[in-house]
Amino acid sequence: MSYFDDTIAAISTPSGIGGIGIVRLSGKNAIGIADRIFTSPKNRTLKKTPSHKIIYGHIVNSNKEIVDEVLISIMRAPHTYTKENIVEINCHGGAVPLRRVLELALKNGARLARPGEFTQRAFINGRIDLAQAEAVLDAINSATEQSQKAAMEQLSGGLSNKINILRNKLVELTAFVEAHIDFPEEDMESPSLNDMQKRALKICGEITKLIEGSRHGMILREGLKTAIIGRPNVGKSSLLNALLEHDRAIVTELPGTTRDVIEEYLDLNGFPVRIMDTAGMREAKDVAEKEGVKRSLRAVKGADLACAGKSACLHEFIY
Ligand SMILES: Nc1nc2c(ncn2[C@@H]2O[C@H](COP(=O)(O)OP(=O)(O)OP(=O)(O)O)[C@@H](O)[C@H]2O)c(=O)[nH]1
Ligand SMILES: [Mg+2]
Repeated sequence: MSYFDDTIAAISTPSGIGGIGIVRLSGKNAIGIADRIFTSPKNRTLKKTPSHKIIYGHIVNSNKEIVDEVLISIMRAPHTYTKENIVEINCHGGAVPLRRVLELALKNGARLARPGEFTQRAFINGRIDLAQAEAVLDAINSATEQSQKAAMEQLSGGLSNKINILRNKLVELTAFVEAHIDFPEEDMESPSLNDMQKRALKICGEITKLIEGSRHGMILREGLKTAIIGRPNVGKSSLLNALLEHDRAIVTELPGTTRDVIEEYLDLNGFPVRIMDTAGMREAKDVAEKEGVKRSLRAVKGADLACAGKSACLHEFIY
């Protein structure tokens, strides 16, 4: 069952030029609206097309002029991403055909979807839970293979299952505790208070483990923040350039070359790393260098990992 009365539509593929672009509609009237702007050479209608089938035809305007040649996927509720009727119109992937097809859908009764509204409907209609909704975004934004794998694990219910198991254990425990309070005299077949305390502690331990694991997930999502730090002229910028395999930072033989923190994204065998080159640590010679050293210290404090040379002598600066 859907909680929404209106039908939403949006271009679901990124802007720019590609072979194919998709206009997606979701809602009660998705199929009816699409039928109003669609013709098939064999006079087929979307209404009569079975669910999860693709049909070939054209999108036409009110004068019956062809706007685009398309393939349309029909997916009927409730077995869809949003649990509503979904129509996906595979158009040619340029900005103009997509915009024209979308405009026709809007003119014929659809409302422009807000960002993330398809996923919001999937959540509100009970197709996915909150952890899975977050995972959709993570999967889309994942920058490395490892991040994408973690997002898919969460999307397929890995995290949700763990949370549900813990929740059920807590509900059961609460029931035992309440029974003990309500009927203290009765000889019930429930665990002793001592036993319940042990169970509660075990659940606490499992929750703590889950929270600790979330840090790993955050690193996979955002990258391990790694600062390269050390005295001036020890080769920090050279190391950054070598890791990135291009001349990103200026390298000279003069100590104090780097002033700003330079942050770049690195894919280390599928593991995301946000690597930062910093100004060399020393008693600064001028205002700009002083600011550079200040920024280096800030970068170190905000980093998950500091990559320092033996002679970094950070304690002189940090402590
Ligand atoms: N011999 C040798 N020289 C290196 C090596 N790495 C860097 N250099 C040289 O050391 C000098 C300083 O290198 P940078 O990478 O600019 O050093 P840095 O630590 O970023 O210096 P600052 O930005 O001033 O803090 C340059 O002349 C580099 O060519 C190395 O592994 N061996
Ligand atoms: Mg440098």
